[in-house]
Amino acid sequence: MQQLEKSISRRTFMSNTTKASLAMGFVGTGILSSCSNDAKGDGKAILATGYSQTPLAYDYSALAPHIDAKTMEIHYTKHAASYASNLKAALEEEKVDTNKPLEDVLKNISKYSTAMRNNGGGHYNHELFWSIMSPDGGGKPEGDLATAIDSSFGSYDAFVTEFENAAKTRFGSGWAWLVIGEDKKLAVGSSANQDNPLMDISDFKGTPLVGLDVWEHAYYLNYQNKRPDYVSAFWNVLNWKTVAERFAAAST
Ligand code: MN3
Repeated sequence: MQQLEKSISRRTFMSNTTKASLAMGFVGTGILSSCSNDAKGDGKAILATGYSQTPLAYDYSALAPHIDAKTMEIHYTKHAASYASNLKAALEEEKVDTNKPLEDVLKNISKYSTAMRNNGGGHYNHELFWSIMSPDGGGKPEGDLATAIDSSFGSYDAFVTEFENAAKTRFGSGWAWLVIGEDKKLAVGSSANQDNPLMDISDFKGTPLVGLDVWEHAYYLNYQNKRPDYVSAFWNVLNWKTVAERFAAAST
């Protein structure tokens, strides 16, 4: 019964979100063409981010108690939604061809406005964040990704310490990252505000595999000033399977 209710509420949510995407006028641009690439099996589609919000693959309450339902709802429908809508305005204002991937805009962000930087980054970062979390998350990386983590950081535990340190010590608002660099090595770092490692203005660069939002809006309702507790709880909802798919796509 509970399962049924869950599936009905999810269907209603999906349908509302689809309507919202249609209303925003972004269906039929980049993201769909990247889906068809995926059907051809090139695997890179997982690294392509569309210009509108993707429906969450789980309920707002699904990540509790690690991330509570109210935080998820406000974060997705208010904070992330406003980055998406402000990005749309910036794209129109700056006459960006949205058949090009968002990643191309971010990689050349120095040529665009501050609004594009803040909202393009904000939209990309949140889309990544939702996609790498799951109620079935947790555990440890496996296979080639586990091997790469061991060889880049010494061990899984050493990676966790380094990542948590990046998340805890990022002053003010920002993100902690696990990236794969051009040298195909993994690295951990952080960025301020809504900047990210794809941006040409960033001094920490790479293709993001994991991004953790450490803005207070991401955790304050449940954790208040205890950012370290939120950071440790994140491992329980991190979906290593999706991270491994991103790693595989970025490694080739
Ligand atoms: Mn956020």
